[in-house]
Amino acid sequence: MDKTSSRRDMMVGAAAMAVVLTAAPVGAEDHTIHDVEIKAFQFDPPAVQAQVGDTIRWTNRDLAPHTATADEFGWDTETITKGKSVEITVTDGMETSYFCAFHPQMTGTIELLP
Ligand SMILES: [Cu+2]
Repeated sequence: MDKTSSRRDMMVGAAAMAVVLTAAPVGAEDHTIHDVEIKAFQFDPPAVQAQVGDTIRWTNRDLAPHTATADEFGWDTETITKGKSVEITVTDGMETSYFCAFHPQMTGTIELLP
C-alpha cells in the first residue's frame, strides 16, 4: 500500500468516526424511528409502541393533506401534504392519543414503553 492510499484510508476512517460520534446521542440502538403511513384516510399502523427518545415519522401517502395532532394539542405535526414526512420525538409524558385536524375520525395512539 502506498502513502497516498494509506493517508486516504485514514481520512475516510476519521470521517466515519466523526459521523458516529455526531450521531451517537440520537443514533444509539435503542432509539428507533417508527414509521406511520397515512393512506386512505387512516394511520397505518394506528398504534405505535415507542420509547422516550424514539422518533415517530408520519408520511402522507394520500392526495389530501393530513395532520397528526395530539388530542389535547400538546403536540402537532401541522399540515403534512402529499408525499411529505414529519417527525416528532417521543418525550416523557407526551400525549399518547392523536387525530387528524382535518379529518377527526382519523385517530392513532402511541404506547409509551418503559
Ligand atoms: Cu386527515
